[in-house]
Amino acid sequence: MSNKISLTRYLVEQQRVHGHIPSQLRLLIEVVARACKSVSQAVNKGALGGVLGSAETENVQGEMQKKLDIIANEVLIEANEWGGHLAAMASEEMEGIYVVPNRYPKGEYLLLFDPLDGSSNIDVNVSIGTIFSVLKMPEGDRGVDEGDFLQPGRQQVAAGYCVYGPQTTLVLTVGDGVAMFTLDREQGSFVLTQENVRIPEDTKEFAINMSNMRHWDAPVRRYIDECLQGKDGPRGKDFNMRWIASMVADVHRILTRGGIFMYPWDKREPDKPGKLRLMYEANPMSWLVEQAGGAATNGRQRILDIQPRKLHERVSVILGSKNEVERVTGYHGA
Ligand code: P6P
Repeated sequence: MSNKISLTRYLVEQQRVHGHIPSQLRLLIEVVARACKSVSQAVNKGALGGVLGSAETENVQGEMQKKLDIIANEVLIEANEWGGHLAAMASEEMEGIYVVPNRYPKGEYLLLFDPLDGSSNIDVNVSIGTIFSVLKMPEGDRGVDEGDFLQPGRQQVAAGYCVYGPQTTLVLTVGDGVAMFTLDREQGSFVLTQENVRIPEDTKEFAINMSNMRHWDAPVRRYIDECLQGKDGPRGKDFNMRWIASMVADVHRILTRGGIFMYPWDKREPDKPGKLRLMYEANPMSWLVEQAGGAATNGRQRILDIQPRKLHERVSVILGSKNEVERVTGYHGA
């Protein structure tokens, strides 16, 4: 008897044993996972599938879309719209929310996603991924609108990502720690390969785009300067740097071996709080990091406590090993 635990069995146990998730949420997560398997197949085809390169269109963020951005978005919409679990969806690639069509039953959940994060890496064969977040539809029998999505990240009921790298790995939390599932392509199923993921509280590795250094705020510059001074400086140890330019890949490394990830506010766009998106990048990643014992802040407050004002709101992100996050901003974690 194989001792492999499938995603389905893990979720059934979360539902039955821990009473952590209702069946509708379990089924929703399984649909998202199946959609990620389809995205993985498309990503893995690369040039052979004619899916590389630009789609010659811009998304709501004003960013040039890759063909795979659009493909991944369509896969996630089509996989999730008919199941009866959702009232609506929101995507980095769509300006407004996507209300489940009346021909399908509506459910009590809201699904938000960045269908393909890190798409600047697609054409150079570097890891990319899908990030997702699940909220509950607020009570009331009225129709769903964008305001229903504007909930702080602490109200998420599920969050995760699927990283399309040397392995395709689904990383998930439903509030009972973080579990990792590796896609077994022979079986076509996600298999539990790690649970109770813990981020070391200290690290010697930071992730930031150093080319933006002249634009940062003083606390971030001070923190990085101290790291660069190494063991001769106030930190008393040498640091290493990694920057993959795929948040999914950088966060996966931090969940796996610790570290700090920073995309801080910078003065290039002073009226924007940051580059990354709160609802479907920072919130799901912050919950995962906190569930694994790390911390996540925008430099002034816990990311999960931020009250969103608009769907595509941006945010400054400093997350990872708790003691490092605290050192940057004096932040004391959740
Ligand atoms: P830069 C990818 O476009 C993304 O949203 C994150 O995944 C990544 O961490 C960041 O932007 C990379 O930004 O400015 O270094 O290209």
